[in-house]
Amino acid sequence: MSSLFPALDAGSERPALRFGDRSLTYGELRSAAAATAARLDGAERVAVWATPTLETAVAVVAALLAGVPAVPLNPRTGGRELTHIVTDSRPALVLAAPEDELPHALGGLERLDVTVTGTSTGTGAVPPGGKGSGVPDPEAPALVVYTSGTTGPPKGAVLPRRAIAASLDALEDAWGWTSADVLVHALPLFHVHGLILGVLGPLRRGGSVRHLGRFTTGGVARELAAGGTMLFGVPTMYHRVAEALDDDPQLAKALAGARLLVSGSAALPVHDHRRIAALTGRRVVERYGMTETLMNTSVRADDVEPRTGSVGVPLPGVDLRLVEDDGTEITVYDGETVGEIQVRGPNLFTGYLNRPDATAAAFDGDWFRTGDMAVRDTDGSVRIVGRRATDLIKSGGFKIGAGEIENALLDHPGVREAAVTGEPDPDLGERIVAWIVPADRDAPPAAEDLADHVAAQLAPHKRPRTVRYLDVLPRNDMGKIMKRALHG
Ligand code: MCA
Ligand code: AMP
Repeated sequence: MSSLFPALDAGSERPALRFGDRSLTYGELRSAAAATAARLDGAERVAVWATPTLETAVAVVAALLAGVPAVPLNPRTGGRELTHIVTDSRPALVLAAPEDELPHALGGLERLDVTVTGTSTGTGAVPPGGKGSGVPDPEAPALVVYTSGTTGPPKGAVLPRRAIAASLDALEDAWGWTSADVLVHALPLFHVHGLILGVLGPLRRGGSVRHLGRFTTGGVARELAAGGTMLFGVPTMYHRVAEALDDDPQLAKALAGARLLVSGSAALPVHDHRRIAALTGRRVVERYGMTETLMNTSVRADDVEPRTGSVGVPLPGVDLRLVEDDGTEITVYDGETVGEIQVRGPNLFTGYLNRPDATAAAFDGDWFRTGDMAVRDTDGSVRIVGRRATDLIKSGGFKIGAGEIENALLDHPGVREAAVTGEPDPDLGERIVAWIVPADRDAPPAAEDLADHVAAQLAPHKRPRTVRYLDVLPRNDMGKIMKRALHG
């Protein structure tokens, strides 16, 4: 397998990364990453304190150059979840920016400061990325990305170098993605979307990325107007763009000038699609992926048909099928028959870290069960209609398991019983709703208290946005909570 980043091997004065007012050329990135890579020698695995900064990008590139798998950590993760992740993945080191303060949960880990000087020696010896072998092994793990299931703590999806290369190259084809592209985004760097697509993607193409640090519609308008060619975002970001467009002609002009607007991580509502198209003349392109599979389908950039509500066709190299509940393959493309999406191809992960049981359960032979329900239109394009598990919530583009929030809520002294559901939300797609039976019905815990508790234990994006109090939870004869009855 050739290098993941040919443009980095060459080094050059072309811009590679820009975060705020700090930037690195390919030559500078090569020097900075090679210097960090040299200090990772022999490590089994490393964690990266994944703030939205230049240091995170350099740390991940360094780990990839050294052939050491990296575990990106959400810097807002609370104690319980962080402890789980580092206990499960056992990193030898945590890479962080010199000024970062690390929490107690990482106290036992050796720390390596990532320094970004912004100078290019031009000679930065780039290790081959094969852990001493000289030849990068395509099957070697590159990243371990934690993702939520319906119950229990998040699982670490082990992503090999092969999957990253295959998925990014398939997107090159679908989007006509080149070294001339300047990607603008504000996604977090501890998930596939922001890190693999949003940072490693431009670097593999030899293009550049401008990260906004945090999402604002003003930042999007500014960077697109100043040379950005592509925008990546989750539907919540496009919703906020759509809301702002009416009063912001600069934003409309900037979007109209972009080559490609891409949405993913959750379904973009048709209403927002239409509002953006009407006010900018541009159609947002949707692609569909998963942490475990990277990218599966996309609307092609050169598609002449409008594809509102569709996630497009399987990417090159990806096999995709729909199956009935009993596993029978659906072979009709009628836009009506709903089945679960299964995929196979070079884009897939190799398994969940330390979880052979969960890995085995996720596959049907060599087909990965996505849990997403869809139909195929007559031309073979895929339209997602829902999810198999109602206990998986997508809020702001983050996948969140109801079970992990319920467990955290049950730890609160004021809570006797808890159930968590997702409710439609115009901004977040779904918002997390906690249904609580208080320990003392005359003194129920405040909603804010419960939100803070979940944010501190797990992560702020997992906090309930609405809390409803009940005397009892509706249960069936088996004692199982009937969540569908809650909204009734
Ligand atoms: C609020 N905050 C709190 C609390 N309440 N902190 C502690 N305790 C609390 N009780 C903080 C937050 O941390 C945050 O800080 C700030 O207040 C605002 O938070 P919030 O209101 O939650 O932000 P939001 O409005 O909900 O954010 C919307 C968003 C976000 C920016 C769109 O949801 C987002 O970044 N989504 C991206 C998700 C994503 O990348 N998914 C990819 C995975 P501060 O503002 O300082 O941070 S899916 C994937 O990878 C697959 C492969 C795919 O297909 O893409
Ligand atoms: P995650 O496990 O966090 O990587 O989230 C993956 C899930 O996000 C998928 O299984 C889908 O349910 C959802 N998803 C990603 N992209 C899209 C999209 N374009 N439309 C609808 N759902 C999507």
